[in-house]
Amino acid sequence: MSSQISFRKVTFLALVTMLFLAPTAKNSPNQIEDCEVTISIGDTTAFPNTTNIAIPIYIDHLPDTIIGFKLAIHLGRTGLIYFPSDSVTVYDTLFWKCNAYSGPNCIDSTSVFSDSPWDFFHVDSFEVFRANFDTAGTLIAGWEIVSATTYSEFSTIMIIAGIADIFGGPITPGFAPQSGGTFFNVLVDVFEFPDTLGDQIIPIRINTAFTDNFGIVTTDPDWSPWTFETYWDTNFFLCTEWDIDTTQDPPDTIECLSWQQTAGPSWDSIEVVLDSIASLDTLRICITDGSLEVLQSYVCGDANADGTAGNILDLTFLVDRIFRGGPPSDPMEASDLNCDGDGGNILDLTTAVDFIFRGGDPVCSAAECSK
Ligand SMILES: [Ca+2]
Ligand SMILES: [Ca+2]
Ligand SMILES: [Ca+2]
Repeated sequence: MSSQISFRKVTFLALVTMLFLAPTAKNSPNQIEDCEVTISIGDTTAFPNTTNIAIPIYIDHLPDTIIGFKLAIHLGRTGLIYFPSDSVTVYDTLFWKCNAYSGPNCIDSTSVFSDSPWDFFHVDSFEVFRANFDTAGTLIAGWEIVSATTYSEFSTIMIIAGIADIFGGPITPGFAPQSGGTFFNVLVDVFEFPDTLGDQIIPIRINTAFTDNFGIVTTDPDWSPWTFETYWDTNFFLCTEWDIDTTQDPPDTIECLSWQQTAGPSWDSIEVVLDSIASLDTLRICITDGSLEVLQSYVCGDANADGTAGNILDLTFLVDRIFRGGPPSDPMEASDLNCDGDGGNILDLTTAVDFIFRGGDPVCSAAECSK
């Protein structure tokens, strides 16, 4: 009886044999210069309630031309920034070759490619969230497939993947070894949120925990960012439901109908399987995280941050700042009354005086302000 059980389990376990487990993180900053591929996320700033802020992803690499990749990019905090995305319906057509008919009905079929002979097809449709990115001027500009998805409308995880060249049409070669290039930009939106929030820095990371979520493909088919270690693993099982032949005396157990894996000590059968652990090869791949700092929101011209721009209190604030060593406005841009990019200097004071006492243009209305 037990040989039957084991045989069924062999079939079942064959499906789950190749388990890729989480790697151990070994990155440290002093390894960066030795890495064959270094991927870095830039540090960016943005104001609240702004959209399509570009987060640059940089790459340095020594091995052969890169022709494909897949990265999972995670925003380290929720509710502050997110990857904007649109829900779209994707259709996937599967073609089938019938192996055996019973009357008019196909009772056994095999999925085949559309350019092979096929007997019937069906169309699957499913919703996906497409995320925004920007490849203009980057190393993957012109790649034939680049696609990014998220899990929801306001997601903090983006999966982006690209393939330089697909069959047919022009040949897109990928990008050769280089240093300092921009891989691509991902786009984020920043929520409106209170300035009273103390820490406004959101870490941005690349997830390298699973082979499903991280890949770099070069023209060398033997090059991989992963190392694989295989080992024999013994699993124990305990039958939870037997098919019993009650015509026998005593009743005989025929076969096990369902079972559960157990750590022991009671078990009915064991299975020895070859497992594999994938680890990111940290001698080849180095990752450096980035961040987005959400700046304090401000009103242009409201140097003293009391909610009103360009009145006598703002003028007083500027006089204090310029002539009496007072504090700068926070942020600096709030006291840039003439919009020349430099806040809180004598030109801004002149703009305030002109407006308040001489009927000049309102603060923050200079031609530069509209740029
Ligand atoms: Ca092509
Ligand atoms: Ca003010
Ligand atoms: Ca200025």
